[in-house]
Amino acid sequence: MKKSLMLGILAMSAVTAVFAEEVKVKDAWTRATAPGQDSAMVQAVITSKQAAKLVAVACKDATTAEMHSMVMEGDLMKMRQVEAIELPAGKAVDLGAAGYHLMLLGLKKPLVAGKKTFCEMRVRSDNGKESKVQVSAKVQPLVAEAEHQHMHHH
Ligand SMILES: [Cu+2]
Repeated sequence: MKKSLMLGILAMSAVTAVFAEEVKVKDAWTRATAPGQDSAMVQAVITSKQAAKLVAVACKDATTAEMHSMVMEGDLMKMRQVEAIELPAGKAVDLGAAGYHLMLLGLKKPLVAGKKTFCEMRVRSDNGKESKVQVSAKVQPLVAEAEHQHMHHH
């Protein structure tokens, strides 16, 4: 069974590109930053054909990027870094709805509404294949109540 899968993949031209197409990211967005704000959250909906994990993320406009979960502690919403985010086969994982987000830390420049910010996700399928998926996140206008974007402390 493994062999026929391999043959199928080899029949196509670029192996990594094939897997990359099997991971789809849509509705990626973030918000414009307020003056002095140097971190931002990115949300997206990720669908992987094969069972896989999102294992790393890097973003062009940020020094580092992490995957975070949000948990309530009393009345406080706390963010925690996670090692990986599960992507069950064929299931659209809405990061926000699942309690996750991508965290851009050490922004190199402000995020401006109407523009895009670019990230690269590293996805590892459960059968060991790794691929990089390019993501462009739309920058939405900053909302009046600044939500919990400043609850992040590093
Ligand atoms: Cu966070």
